[in-house]
Amino acid sequence: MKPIAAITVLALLAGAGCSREPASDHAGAQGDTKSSVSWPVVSDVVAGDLTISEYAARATLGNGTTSAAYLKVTNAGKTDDSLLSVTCDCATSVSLHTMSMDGNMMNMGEAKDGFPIPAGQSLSLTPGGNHIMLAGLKAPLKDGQTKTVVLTFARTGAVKVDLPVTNTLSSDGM
Ligand SMILES: [Cu+2]
Repeated sequence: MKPIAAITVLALLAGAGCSREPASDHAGAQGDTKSSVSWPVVSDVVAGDLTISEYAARATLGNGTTSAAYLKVTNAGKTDDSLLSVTCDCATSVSLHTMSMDGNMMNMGEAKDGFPIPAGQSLSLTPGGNHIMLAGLKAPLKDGQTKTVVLTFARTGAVKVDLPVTNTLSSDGM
């Protein structure tokens, strides 16, 4: 019953903009279900003091043209860094989005100054939370594909990561 409702909402909003959407769209999470996220197995990418892990892109539903990507960045160095921007040949627009709850609605906003990664700390972009927004996808993202993104960090510079596309990130049992 719940998965069916979620599918309906996703289908209705698949082409919608992303300033304000119900919690069940976009991240596929209800906000309290992070523990059921199933990450593809990936090798850590190390660049300078940064280690990038738990990275993946969400498969689109049907012919949807928006999706999201997630990753974790750990800064083992003694200097702060930040994730400034992301590009992908797969999409016409890639942006860094914040997510916050407003009642039952999830508000998305653009992190214009990027996401800070203080020395000794980690940045986690996960379903239901802050994320990398992929908009204007040139083709639907399909489970099993790999999409290369280039992350630009203020201090470390550009880092290429091959994101596995997966449909296992949904947390609603789909
Ligand atoms: Cu978004």
